[in-house]
Amino acid sequence: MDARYKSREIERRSLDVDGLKRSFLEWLVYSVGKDARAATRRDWFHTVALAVRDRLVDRWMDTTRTYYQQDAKRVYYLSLEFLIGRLLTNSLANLGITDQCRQALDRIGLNLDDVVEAEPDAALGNGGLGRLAACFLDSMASEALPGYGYGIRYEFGLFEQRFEHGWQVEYPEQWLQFGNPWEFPRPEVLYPVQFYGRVEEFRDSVGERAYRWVDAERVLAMAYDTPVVGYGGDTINTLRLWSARATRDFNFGHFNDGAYMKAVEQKVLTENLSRVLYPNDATEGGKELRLKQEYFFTSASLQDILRRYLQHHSNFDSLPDKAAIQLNDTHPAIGIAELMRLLVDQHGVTWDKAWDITRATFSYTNHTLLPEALEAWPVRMMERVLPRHMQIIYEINAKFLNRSKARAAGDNGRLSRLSLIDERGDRRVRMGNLAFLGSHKVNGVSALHTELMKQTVFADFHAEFPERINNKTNGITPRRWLHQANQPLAALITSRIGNGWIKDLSQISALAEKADDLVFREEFRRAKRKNKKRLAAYIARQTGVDVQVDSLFDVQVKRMHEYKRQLLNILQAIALYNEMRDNPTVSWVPVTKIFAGKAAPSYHMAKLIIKLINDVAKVVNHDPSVHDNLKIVLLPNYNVTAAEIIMPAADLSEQISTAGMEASGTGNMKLALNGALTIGTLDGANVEIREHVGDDNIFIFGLTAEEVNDLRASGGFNPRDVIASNPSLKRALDMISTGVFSPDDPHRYHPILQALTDGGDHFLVTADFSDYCQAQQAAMDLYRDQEEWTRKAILNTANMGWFSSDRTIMEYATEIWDVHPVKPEHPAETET
Ligand code: CJB
Repeated sequence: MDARYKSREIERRSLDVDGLKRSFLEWLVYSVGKDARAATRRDWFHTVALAVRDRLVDRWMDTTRTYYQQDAKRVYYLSLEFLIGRLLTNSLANLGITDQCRQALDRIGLNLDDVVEAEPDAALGNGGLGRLAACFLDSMASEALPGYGYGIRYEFGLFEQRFEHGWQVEYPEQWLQFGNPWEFPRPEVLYPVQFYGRVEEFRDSVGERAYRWVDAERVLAMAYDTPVVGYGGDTINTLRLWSARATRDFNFGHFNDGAYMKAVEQKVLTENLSRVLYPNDATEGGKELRLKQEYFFTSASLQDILRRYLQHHSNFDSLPDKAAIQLNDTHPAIGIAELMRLLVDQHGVTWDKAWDITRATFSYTNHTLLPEALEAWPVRMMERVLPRHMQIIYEINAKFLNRSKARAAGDNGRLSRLSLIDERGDRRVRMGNLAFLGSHKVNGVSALHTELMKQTVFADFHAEFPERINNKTNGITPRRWLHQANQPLAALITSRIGNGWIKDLSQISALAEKADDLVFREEFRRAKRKNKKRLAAYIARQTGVDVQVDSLFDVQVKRMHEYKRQLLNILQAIALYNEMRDNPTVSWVPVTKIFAGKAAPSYHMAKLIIKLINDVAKVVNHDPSVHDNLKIVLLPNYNVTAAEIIMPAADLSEQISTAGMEASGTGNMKLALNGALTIGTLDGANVEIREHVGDDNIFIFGLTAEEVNDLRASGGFNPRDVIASNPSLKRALDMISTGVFSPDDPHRYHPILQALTDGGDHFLVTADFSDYCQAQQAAMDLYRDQEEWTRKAILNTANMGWFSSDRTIMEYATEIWDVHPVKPEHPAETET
């Protein structure tokens, strides 16, 4: 081998400062095509990312090869969303070369923190569900589990949110605009995916009735692979995202007709399929493009999974022993009909056998009980877009209902509730029922949510299959959410208990005994203060508002949704504002209310609440009579990168959803792990957080899920009475209704006031208001006693070990997937 080439090969693996520096300089010139004088910050980001990528490719190949050689059982996580955020800090930290990289850049006269800032945030998801998928990827790789993520390579991630005159305005999020150094395009990994057409019946070679899908339109799915680095860099898994490509033969037909423009237009239309992520949460049901996206990535993923399986096997009998497919919500649930189609129509497997294989292979996670979020596709659309799948769904349904008939005797509603088809109104396919029926395990994402699944949406299915529903309480990766995002606290923890917690978060419990150590408390506070200073600077840059670093940072960051009750929070802020104005001589605990979150573009009420928060902020922040004791900020464009700055800086974590409505929450875990005290309802994972951190170290308020249920059922709740009996609530609402915060348009908030009164206050904002204010008061009182507050904050951090996504993922691995860790063999490194 050419000596120079060989030395470059070695260089590419070198993890020391000199080797990194030489790589950077070489990459800048030969791959980015700039010299150091002309290079921009973005050029340096690409340079560093490419050089770091070099250092993981060998291990990535080794990991994939080991899985292949051992024919290991793999788990496939199918998700329409992966909210991964930036990858540079993550890759450096997981490879353990952050310091070396920083020094290498220093020697070139650059700062790693600046370089990091040039990376766009990969926002291929809406919120919790997509971020959970990203945490799971990190945990699978860190636990050496053979796990693949499958999804869509959206060209535009979730929209960028800006505020114009206080209103949310959406802009396209062009994360790929300057290229993506982490991905490897695989133009040879290409699968056809069909839509429309019709089904033809025929007799197969042994005279049996069979079906084929003909006259369909064809799109190609092309793979892009991103390496997923586990902690320590030993296991490097793959996230495979699909991009739509027009087929060539399709275009040539048009060229022959001379209709060049038509061909090009058709190509553009076809490729629109993977163009943009749907902002969910709104009533977007029935959008054909969304159904096509779901089928597109699911079909391509299943074809890829079967191809991999067939490298070692000649029939499908052991598919469930070699592949576990996890459906992240119902978005990929069409995969159940698709696997049936692939097995029966394309590979000649008998129906019954194919059904056994399908059920043993799939499992399904439910993430919400909100009826409007449960997918149900119009039968007529499904018949048109996926005619063969519709037939298969009918067949699955007929066989199932036939079997269930006996058990349903005497209960007429039962069969219609179990049916895969909702026959009320325009007929719809219930994707939740399909996912349930086609899976061997179905899980909820917190203990309470799983119980409610059994009692509500899946009550009939639970009676039919009592073993199927199980709980897997969500978790978060401690690598991104503590080790990387909160370096001051991470360093402090490591200085006391070593760094084992990064890989095994249960070790963090050793901090509990330090809660009474005054020196440790002081250092804990110092770390928090450093993070608060960083956030304060970020707030000033983003909003122009100066906040007091020593004020209580009260944080509510999450999607804007009525059930999450940002409205309750801003109403309490108004009440507090009034109290402060009424009592100017009292020494108030200074409070900074920090909000961030996007609203779905078509969700008018959520957007109106955004405007309200901004309007209230404007009045409060400019009112000298509160002496800077209260500031309100709504940070624009909440995303993973912003969360990494906010989570470490919070004192108080707002988890105030109407009980029974938040499936789990994961921001609650990130905040508590970073030492924030929770103020929350007994909803989602808050219930379990309370169990772990202890009743004394959390502020719980409000109606329980059961009480909410009873209250709604009895119809005995009159919000007007509640408002009339609570002067501070009444005053806050009166101020809104008389235009104190919207003098330019006094009626602006009429829809909100209407929903709280005549609308019946579905989310029970008024019902929980008084209890919430008391809990807020308790938090403010406690904050005066910094020693006591810090003690509780430390106990929060110390008791959050169980909420690591490593724990969650190992539960999935052992209780659902039967997938085991596989240690990659690294031959290149053992060679001399
Ligand atoms: N969730 O983010 C979404 N999108 C949905 O469409 C449905 C649910 C959230 O999933 C998270 C992860 O399980 C949960 O923590 C959260 O409560 C839920 O709203």
